[in-house]
Amino acid sequence: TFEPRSIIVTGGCGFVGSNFVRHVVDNHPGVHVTVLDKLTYAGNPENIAGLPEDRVELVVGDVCDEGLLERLVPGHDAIVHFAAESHNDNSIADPEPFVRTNVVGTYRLLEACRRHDVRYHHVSTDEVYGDLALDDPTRITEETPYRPSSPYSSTKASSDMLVRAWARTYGLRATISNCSNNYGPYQHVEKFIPRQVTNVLCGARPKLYGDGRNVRDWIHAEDHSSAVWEVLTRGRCGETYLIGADGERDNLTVLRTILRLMGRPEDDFDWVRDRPGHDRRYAIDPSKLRRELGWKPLHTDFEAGLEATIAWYRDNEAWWRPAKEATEAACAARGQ
Ligand code: NAD
Ligand code: TDX
Repeated sequence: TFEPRSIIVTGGCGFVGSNFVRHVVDNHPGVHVTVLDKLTYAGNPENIAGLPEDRVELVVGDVCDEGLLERLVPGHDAIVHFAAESHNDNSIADPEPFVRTNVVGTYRLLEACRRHDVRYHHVSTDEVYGDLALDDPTRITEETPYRPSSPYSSTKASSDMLVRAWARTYGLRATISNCSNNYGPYQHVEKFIPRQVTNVLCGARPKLYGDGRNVRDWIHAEDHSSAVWEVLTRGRCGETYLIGADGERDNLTVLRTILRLMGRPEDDFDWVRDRPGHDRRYAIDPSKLRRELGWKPLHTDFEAGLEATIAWYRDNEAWWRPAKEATEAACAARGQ
């Protein structure tokens, strides 16, 4: 077992990263967290507000900044790398920041870890494996070949490849996890579930892309966090672990559940233009993680998790309201 005392969490002011920081503070009392975050449109310091100052420090900066990494990295036991440009639709409109942050940023972190012999964990996505047909009986495993579809997923795939090469060639102590679609509190309103929930809260109609039959494999962000901690501390270096919680559902079903839970008729939404290159289905086989590390999800009732998430957005309008108008304007500009 690897027992880090001091870790850097990149992207710790984003959705999944901030859930991970809270998870570490709540469950691993001896660990100090340095959050490195550029505070892009997706990063919000409120996501980690109220955590004890002697446990969590925020450093505002860019993972591409080599000089900053050279000052920051020494003295830390591990880097857990969440920072990324994360939204597929943005990557289609303007891929450049995705190449920079996701590919070059990962390269800079790997080099800093190599120079200072720091353990590295790389947070990635199931989207690197591309999509499955709706009727495909198989699921994605660690052996599935990479076949990314979007600018976003291709930059995540590129960064995963760099990690594998640094582990093999330089012997860097590195692991990779590829997780399915997360939901939960603090998710940006550009993403599917928060967008639809906040649309209903605003009195606007939800927007469903294409035919609505695309399948995503949903997992609560807290379960993603506990899995990343297990891989960081007990995973084998050089290995990849898939993270998923058997949560396959199509978008139409998720949307109808949201509408029902919010007291709206199940057909009270608009069909909008499909996403170009839209992946059909993701489905994760998480048996390696369960078998080797004994990990289990806690949030196994999706509808209960969704209900709690809806309640969070209802109670935290001040958190999401400032981003809502600009997000909807960007969607409207592309007919979505
Ligand atoms: P997010 O967009 O909510 O947060 C990204 C964070 O990274 C923000 O705080 C942002 O300010 C920061 N950031 C962006 N560019 C940066 C840079 N150059 N330097 C420093 N910080 C920078 O994203 P998320 O949904 O929380 O995803 C986090 C990670 O988890 C990503 O690597 C993503 O690929 C991965 N992931 C997410 C999901 C999901 O469903 N959300 C699923 C699987 C994997
Ligand atoms: O308004 C919408 N209507 C809609 O039908 C939006 C925003 C999305 N969708 C569809 C597209 C997808 O099939 O819902 C599904 C989920 O969309 P997103 O929330 O944009 O997520 P996705 O593209 O699946 O990617 C997410 O999961 C994997 C994260 O954004 C990635 O960072 C992560 O790697």
